[in-house]
Amino acid sequence: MKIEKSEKLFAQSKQVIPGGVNSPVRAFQAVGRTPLFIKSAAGSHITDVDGNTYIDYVCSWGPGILGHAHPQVIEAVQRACADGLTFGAPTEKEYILAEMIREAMPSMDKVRLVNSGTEATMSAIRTARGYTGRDDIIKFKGNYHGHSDGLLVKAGSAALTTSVPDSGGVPAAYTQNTLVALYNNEDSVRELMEKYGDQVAAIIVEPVAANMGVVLPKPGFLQFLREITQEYGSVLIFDEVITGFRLGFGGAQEMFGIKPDMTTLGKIIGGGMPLAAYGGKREIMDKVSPTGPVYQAGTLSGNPIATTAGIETLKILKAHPEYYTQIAQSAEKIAAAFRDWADKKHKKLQVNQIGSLLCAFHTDMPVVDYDSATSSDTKAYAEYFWYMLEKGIYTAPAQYEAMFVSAAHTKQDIEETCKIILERQ
Ligand code: KE4
Repeated sequence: MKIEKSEKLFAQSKQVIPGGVNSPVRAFQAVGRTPLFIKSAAGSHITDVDGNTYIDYVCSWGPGILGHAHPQVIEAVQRACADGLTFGAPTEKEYILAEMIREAMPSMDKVRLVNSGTEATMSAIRTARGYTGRDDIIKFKGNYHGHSDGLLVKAGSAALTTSVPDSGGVPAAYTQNTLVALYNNEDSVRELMEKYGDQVAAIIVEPVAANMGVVLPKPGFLQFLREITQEYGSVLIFDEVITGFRLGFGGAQEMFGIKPDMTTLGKIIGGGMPLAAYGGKREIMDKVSPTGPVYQAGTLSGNPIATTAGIETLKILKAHPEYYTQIAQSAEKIAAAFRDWADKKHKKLQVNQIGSLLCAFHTDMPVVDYDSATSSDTKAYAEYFWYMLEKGIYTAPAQYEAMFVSAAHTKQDIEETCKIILERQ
């Protein structure tokens, strides 16, 4: 396919933007060629500046659960813009969105809206520290919670593929209170808690890991985290920036029946606009300024345009519970096509899928944690990525990301995708 305009724009952008992108994973470094510059998207399709159109399974890394440019969302946003873009003052829409989130996730007595998942997790941790008076946190190797200093330790996502698992520019002092456990490894958590438990403010976890590819929690793992945090008086934070409203309207906490003390959200709740949130138990959230001593603020937090997009998106999801069945079934079909292909061609491929999230790992061992995930052959992944792109399928340009299915992916899209997977030599 012709990508001259993307190539030209990439060369120009690299002169004025680090790596030519505003988020590292977009640079296609992990797949080794020029990134596509996107011109527009609608429904399940995305079109680049050279006019090539693809079936999109990145879905902007999660927000696009309804597909791109959903007419009801666009119309509401256009209407809202006419009333002004931002006031720096409270609005009814922030209250409406907070109530919608609380109704979907009753563990969240109170909710604070922010502008990104990074802000949400950073603020949730600060609040947990303020609430407990403790300094240490536990995160999991390969879990990614955004780029705040204290969390850029053995992070996932592009931090895995840009060979900076621990970022430059972060003073050791900023991560000395960040303890790292192994996902799905209860002993690694127990060991840390026995040693540091009375200093651990919080354990933060992706209830379904989706930043080392997709790795499901082993049966009982989340319940174990719930119990051990209760035992030591630490806050359990579910980072549901990806899983929230993705695995179901109530997210992973509803799917797995675990009630965290705090939750972070993003992506879907903004409907494609910059909006995220953190929240949890009343006694914890009342520590947040201006009611408590934990300071957190934001000029554009809860702004009327982002909240409009979020409210409309959640309204549509709430009115269409059948979408969750549909997108899970679509993902199951794609997962089955990957497995059939690998069996027929005797290829090393492990496919993890839950709801509308899936990942094809180019390895022959079951992927249940960081080590098995990172046993993947990222060169083979890059070859897969380019095969799919040449055939008109836009998937994550890196092995350690998720594939996202939206309600806009039609039966034909899914059949076309499966056909392309199966016919690969
Ligand atoms: P943002 O700051 O990018 O809005 O959210 C950070 C974040 C927090 N928690 C989880 C579980 C996340 O997955 C993310 C961000 N996800 C990545 C995709 N792996 C965003 C894509 C990117 O970095 O460009």
